[in-house]
Amino acid sequence: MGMSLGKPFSGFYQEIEPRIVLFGLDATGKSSIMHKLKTGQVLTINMPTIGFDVESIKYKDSTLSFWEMGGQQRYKLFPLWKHFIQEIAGLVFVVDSTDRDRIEEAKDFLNMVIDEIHGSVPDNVAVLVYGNKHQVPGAMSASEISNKLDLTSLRNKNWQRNWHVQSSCAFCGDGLHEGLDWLLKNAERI
Ligand SMILES: Nc1nc2c(ncn2[C@@H]2O[C@H](COP(=O)(O)OP(=O)(O)OP(=O)(O)O)[C@@H](O)[C@H]2O)c(=O)[nH]1
Ligand SMILES: [Mg+2]
Repeated sequence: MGMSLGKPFSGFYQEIEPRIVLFGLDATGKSSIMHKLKTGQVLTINMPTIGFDVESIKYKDSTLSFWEMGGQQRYKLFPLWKHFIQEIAGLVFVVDSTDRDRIEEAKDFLNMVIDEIHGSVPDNVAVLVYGNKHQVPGAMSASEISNKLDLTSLRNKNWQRNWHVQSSCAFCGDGLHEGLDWLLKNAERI
């Protein structure tokens, strides 16, 4: 099954853009990342995302549908995942690199989601981890985040799934395109 990123998949009744699903704890920067990718601007009005948010974003030759699962209601939203996991091109887990206090909670949530979607999202859909807010002094590096999330165990458990941690900054844009390019390269192999 090849996923056409340049030309959205033509369904019988509707065209479906490849979906990128962003998830993570609250206030990690998911909305800010989407806004920066969509407009190139910094998101200045910050409000927690209630439920989920969908944005159609043009990136290089593709139009992608970004779905943000609001962090505050992350557990309540589990039942909704099954409704939008079709045509999923990639998963993006957003971590706040400055938040050492909640990295264990982030790890538990990531594991919970990966278990929840097992069997629904194909095993070869890759997971990009943005280590966001990396420009803040003292922020965790990509390798520290990888260790603290115990991605080695997740890799062993999900041996077909590719994982990558990319440090990012939703304010200056650092790392956002590099991460997305990695994800899309993996999506082309689906
Ligand atoms: N320093 C810094 N702050 C950031 C960065 N990205 C986001 N923030 C700040 O982090 C806070 C939360 O940002 P949001 O984008 O609303 O976070 P979210 O993950 O969408 O939050 P929920 O919708 O509640 O899940 C805001 O105050 C942002 O300005 C970044 O790269 N660096
Ligand atoms: Mg949000």
